[in-house]
Amino acid sequence: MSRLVVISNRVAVPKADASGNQGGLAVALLSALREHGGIWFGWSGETTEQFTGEIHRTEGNGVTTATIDLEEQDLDEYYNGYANRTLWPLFHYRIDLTEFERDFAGGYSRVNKRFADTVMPLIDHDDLVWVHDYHLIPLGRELRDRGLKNRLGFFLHTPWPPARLLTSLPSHRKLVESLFAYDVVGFHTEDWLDSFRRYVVDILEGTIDEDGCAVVGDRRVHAIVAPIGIDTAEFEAAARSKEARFARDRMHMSSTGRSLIVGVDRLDYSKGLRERLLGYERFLANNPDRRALVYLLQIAPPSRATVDTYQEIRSDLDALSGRINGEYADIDWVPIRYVNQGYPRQELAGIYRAARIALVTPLRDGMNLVAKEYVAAQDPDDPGVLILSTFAGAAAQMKEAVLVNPYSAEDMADAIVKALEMPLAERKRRWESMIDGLRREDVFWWCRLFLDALEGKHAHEHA
Ligand code: GDG
Repeated sequence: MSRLVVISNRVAVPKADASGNQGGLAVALLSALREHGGIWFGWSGETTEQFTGEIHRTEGNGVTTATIDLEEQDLDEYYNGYANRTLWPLFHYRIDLTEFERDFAGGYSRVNKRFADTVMPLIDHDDLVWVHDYHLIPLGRELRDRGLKNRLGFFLHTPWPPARLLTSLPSHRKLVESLFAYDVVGFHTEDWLDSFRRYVVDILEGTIDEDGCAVVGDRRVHAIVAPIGIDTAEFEAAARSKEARFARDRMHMSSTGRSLIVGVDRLDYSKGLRERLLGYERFLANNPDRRALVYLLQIAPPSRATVDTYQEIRSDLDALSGRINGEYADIDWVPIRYVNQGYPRQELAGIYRAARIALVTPLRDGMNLVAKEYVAAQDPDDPGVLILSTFAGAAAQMKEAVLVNPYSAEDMADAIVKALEMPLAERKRRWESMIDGLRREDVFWWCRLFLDALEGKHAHEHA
């Protein structure tokens, strides 16, 4: 079996005891690394005055990690710049928030070269190389330029935007052409794959052959759909753990019989938090008799706090949640508990299980794992209802959720009423269908699907 080299912006450190405390992606990639042997390479999260390319290695639990420090300027231009101020908003259809700075593009290119220079000597000739996400799109090209001949794959965790949006990026052609350095490129959904193919046909004047490969001149890349899953069995167990029961009891005790509606999201404009609060406000306004029977717990740990738009969204949500609470709260009830901190995974599982409804309403999301975790955490005898945005990648698989348009406050208000009134038999029927899918197509299935394609085994490909 070939060794695996995983390359991503950040690296998950393997922990002996607590696989349950890591995100699903980390668990899956660490288990694939254990199975294949190999290395996980990325940025250490630290900065240094002058870039040296010195590699920090850790070995443990069957996995080797290798990380490098970057310069402060790299952080500004590559990570906070091109990755999070240019590509992230553009890929989430937010051209209004997209910043086009030449320095950012320069920093992005420089860091991708630095990654290539430092990881290249770590790669053996028959390793499988798997690059992750929008931070590192040109890395494959850089590695090929340095003579890499290995099987090389790329997976995008965000949406792929329509060509009309992508062409607003000054160097869009170069960016997309660099994807042809990979053997396999993976997306979460058919929609994102279609947008990529449309770009290839309309802008690059390429074709799509009968194997689904995008072809431009003599270059070809196998473009596939591989929807990421969660570690379903682990999360189902987490929701039955002592910590989860404790969190669930804590929620019940503090709610005196009211139904909990939960939202859990990184504080990010793509997650539709503002629109969600407005939808919930509309529900409160339209349903005076139901108001005091529910409350919304919105957990929103801050992310990318050094980027201005993230500071703005934080103060916007502070003001909005304060206004709604001021308007509707009573002496013994506040409609929104808005919390800017994270919780351990098992507690989170208990909170999901306590919730009668989850509101997962991103304006645009590559997949969205919270939707899947919520379903996995439910009590099979009395499952809650998932309200899910049609614009989350997860909606393509989770058709039994109550699907909503997150831009419509009325639609969201109606969905909350529908979820509150949904009879047990219907809740169970919808939940059973979704949990079956989550058990079948979990994160290990996803990893296998991608690696099979990368190894040239096309038999198990997602339709
Ligand atoms: C990107 C794509 C795609 C959140 N709060 C807490 C906490 N979380 C965990 C959740 C979940 C993860 O963070 C968030 O995953 P998402 O999928 O919702 O979103 P992104 O971070 O934007 O991820 C996305 C994903 O990559 C994978 O491909 O699905 O579309 O944008 O696991 O549980 N975890 C803990 N405490 C918290 O308070 N422990």
